[in-house]
Amino acid sequence: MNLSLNSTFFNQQELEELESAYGSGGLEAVAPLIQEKFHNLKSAELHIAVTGEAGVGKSTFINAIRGLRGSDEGAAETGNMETTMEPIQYKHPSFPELCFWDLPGVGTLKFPVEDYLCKMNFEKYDFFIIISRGRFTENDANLAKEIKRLNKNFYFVRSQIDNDLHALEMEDRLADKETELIKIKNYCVEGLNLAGVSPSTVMLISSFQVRDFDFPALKETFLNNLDDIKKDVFLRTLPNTTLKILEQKTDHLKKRIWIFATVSGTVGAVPIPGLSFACDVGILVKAIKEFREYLRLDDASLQRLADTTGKPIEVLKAEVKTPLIGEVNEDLVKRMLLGSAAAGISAAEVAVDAIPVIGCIFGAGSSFVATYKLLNDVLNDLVENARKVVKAAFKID
Ligand SMILES: Nc1nc2c(ncn2[C@@H]2O[C@H](COP(=O)(O)OP(=O)(O)OP(=O)(O)O)[C@@H](O)[C@H]2O)c(=O)[nH]1
Ligand SMILES: [Mg+2]
Repeated sequence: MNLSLNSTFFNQQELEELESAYGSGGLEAVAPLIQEKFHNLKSAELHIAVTGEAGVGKSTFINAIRGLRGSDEGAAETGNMETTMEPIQYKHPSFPELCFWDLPGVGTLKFPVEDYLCKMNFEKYDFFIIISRGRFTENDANLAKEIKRLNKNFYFVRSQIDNDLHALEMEDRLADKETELIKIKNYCVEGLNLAGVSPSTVMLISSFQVRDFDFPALKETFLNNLDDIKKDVFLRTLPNTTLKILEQKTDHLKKRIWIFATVSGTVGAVPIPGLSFACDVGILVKAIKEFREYLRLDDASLQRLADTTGKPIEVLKAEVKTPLIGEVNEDLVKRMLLGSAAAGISAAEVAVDAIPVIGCIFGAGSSFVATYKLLNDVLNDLVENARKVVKAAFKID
């Protein structure tokens, strides 16, 4: 059988396990495996360590990436003193499963680079961000080497690039801006090459200008290097600042539909009057609410978008034309299911061939086909609305 890799949260080996479980024990044997993935998704966390020498801008970066300013509640302390003396955890204000760790400055008397990573309990972080400013230093090189030696991944971020441009301006050389930025990047790459830790991603940022330089690309780079489950955590935290992010979210949520549909149709499934199948409607309600939040169509997200873009909230809300923005409860979902059952759904319509192993497990007429179709329609509807909101907020045609 032609197993699909890209359209599920399962890797090739797991898909084969699903198939063989189905072969020997039917749906009953497969359900717990899918249920487990569902729980892994719910409990996943992402821990990102931010490190570098003292005073390079680690804490300021942690605030910037969480969308906070230094004066906001929950912001990391910043300044010109050696402020951070032990790893401090900063959860994302709305998504606590994403956690940044502000590590003390490396290379000081208190924290020589040799045993720094062990003292920081390096194992618990998914990856590291090394922040540097000005010259590439021996501490930068040694830190990168140590992280690699411990088999962890890092990104090299050259911060305070606005200061470099300011210096150019003072010298009346702003015309050289692009050349200068390339030079700085190459200089860091060379430093890392010399330390023997290439190839590595080097990004130039200003924590005070998160829409400029490599700041937007930074998030993209993290996303591309995470597995599906960790990606889920990170993607969820990103505001829809571009249509590209919205597209990534859509592709990602599409992969989740069949997991919701399977869990709804197996564990906890109960008969629904008027329908030929049993399902857990509560899970579907949760899925719809989660999609809505993921796509930033909930009230709080729309308000935040209005605040950050300066667009009146009424203008943004006027773009949203789906009843799914209102109260979503079990009654509504049951009505939607009854409506689609009346319309008649075929397995072909839900394109189970896109996920062959599932196509083999669930036939037409099972709850899976109906719930899959329902969530797919819901997602398309929400995405369409989210796209209009993004276009209105950022004046994209
Ligand atoms: N212009 C500019 N200043 C920055 C930037 N990032 C940080 N700073 C400033 O640099 C100083 C040090 O920043 P912090 O974020 O406190 O540095 P840190 O690495 O956390 O410092 P320690 O915790 O002491 O190791 C502060 O005055 C920040 O305002 C940046 O991107 N641009
Ligand atoms: Mg700090």
